[in-house]
Amino acid sequence: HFEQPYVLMSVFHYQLLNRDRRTSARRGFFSTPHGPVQTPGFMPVGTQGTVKGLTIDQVAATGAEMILGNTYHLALRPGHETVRRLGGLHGMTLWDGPILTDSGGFQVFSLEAIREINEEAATFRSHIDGAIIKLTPEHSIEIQESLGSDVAMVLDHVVALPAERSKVVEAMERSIRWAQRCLNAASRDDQARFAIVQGGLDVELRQQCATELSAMEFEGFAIGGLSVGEPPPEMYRITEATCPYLPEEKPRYLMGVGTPVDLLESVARGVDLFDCVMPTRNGRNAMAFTDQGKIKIRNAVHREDTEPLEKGCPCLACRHSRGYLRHLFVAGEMLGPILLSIHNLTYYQRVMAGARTAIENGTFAEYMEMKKAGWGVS
Ligand code: PRF
Ligand code: ZN
Repeated sequence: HFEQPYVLMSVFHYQLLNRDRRTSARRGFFSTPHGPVQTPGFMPVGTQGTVKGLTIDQVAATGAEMILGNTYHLALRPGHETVRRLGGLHGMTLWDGPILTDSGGFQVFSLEAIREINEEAATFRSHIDGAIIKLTPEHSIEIQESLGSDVAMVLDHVVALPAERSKVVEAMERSIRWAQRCLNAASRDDQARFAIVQGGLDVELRQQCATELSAMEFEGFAIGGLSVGEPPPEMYRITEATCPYLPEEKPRYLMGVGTPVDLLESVARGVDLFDCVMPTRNGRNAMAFTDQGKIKIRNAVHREDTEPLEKGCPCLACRHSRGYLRHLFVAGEMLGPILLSIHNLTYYQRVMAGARTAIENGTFAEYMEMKKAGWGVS
């Protein structure tokens, strides 16, 4: 991949390998101090410094290259100073691949912990001990530097939708000012900063936000404030309108998305990275993703089902029968949630690997249609 004359470039280089012929899908890789990430790629969520229920070897075996951690949760417990003294997120978890940390903005919003948000900070009440905590952009960066992630997200202001236009404008403009404050506060050159585009469901605001953030020195760009209850076509419309306003030579990350079809529809519109709790959370709730759609493994039809969740899937869960997996859930055994988490993460990685190959071959549109037909979505 390095056929050009050698030039010194940031460790956080995004290399665009090729584009799909008929969609805006991009195939590339993003370099970090802990190695490269193939894109399009999916990051499993490890909110509290663990992908729930799985060892790091199990996470790696699913094919995941980069995982996500959360500023909000880790700052409250065990505390970012403690994480730093335990070797940072990498030293503590032993995950030696890339890690991205979210800034806390969305968690404060979505856990309804928020008390007040003004120009200085988001003030919230801890869901652990009720303490009042002020999170400023500078503090969010300081915490993420202590955590030692490869990518830090800026602190942003997320509004619940639908919202009055004036509220959306205010949050979007504040998110831009906070992004700049995050850049100013940053002191590590072994950590990248990603900006977050806000602007609700308003294309004009999204494009304005993307344009202003693109002029700033970020290594990557996220689209935030989506997948918060709006219909999927709205999310696709905003993603499609926003991507062309982001720099081509930097990675694009759609935060907190989504279902397998959401991932492919967004890849088709130019997104490179995703994270979502869905494969692990749904796995813990006895739901498995397959090429034929979702399977509820607790269903009685699986009682003596000798088939695997998905034929040909190389994961540990798929060496067992559906009947055994069902039994584990019905009996309340912890292995059930573990195995379905493994399967779902493996499935998500397989969908993304298939997308990467299809983009290389210029057949992404056909790949997406084939997958959607299997999932029974139009
Ligand atoms: N902002 C941040 N994290 C996020 C989001 C956001 O808008 C979303 C929206 N789906 C998920 N995670 N900081
Ligand atoms: Zn499997």
